[in-house]
Amino acid sequence: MIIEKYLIKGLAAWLILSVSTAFANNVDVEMLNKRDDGAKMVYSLDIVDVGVGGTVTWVPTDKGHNVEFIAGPDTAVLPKKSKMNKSFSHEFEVPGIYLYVCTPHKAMGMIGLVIVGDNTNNKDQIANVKMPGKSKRRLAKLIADIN
Ligand SMILES: [Cu+2]
Repeated sequence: MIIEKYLIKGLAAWLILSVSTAFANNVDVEMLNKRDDGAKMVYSLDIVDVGVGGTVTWVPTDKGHNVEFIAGPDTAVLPKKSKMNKSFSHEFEVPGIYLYVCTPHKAMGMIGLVIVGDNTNNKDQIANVKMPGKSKRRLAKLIADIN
């Protein structure tokens, strides 16, 4: 059916547009209860690209959130879990993809990726991380957006 075709195309476009990304060497990510696109319990950017040595700062714009890294190119270089409601910065020295969650909202899809040095060699490793609840589909969507 033609209508179905358009619906699928429209949905695909929405999915692509609704993934927020940024590239810079110093990036701020807000921790939000609601984003402009309507997403709830969410980071302001889903995917952040930084160069090697780039710093990402998570800002507690809304309360009740944090940042907990669960996977990366090397578990030895994962940042420590951040405190709730506190600003948190980390300088990324090792290239690759890093996956993090908000501890209380990880089952609600509150996750994000940091890509360092334009290096996506560990994409399959990240894609295979077992995620709870809504984060399973959310991660698949973010991984698909990396290509
Ligand atoms: Cu949260």
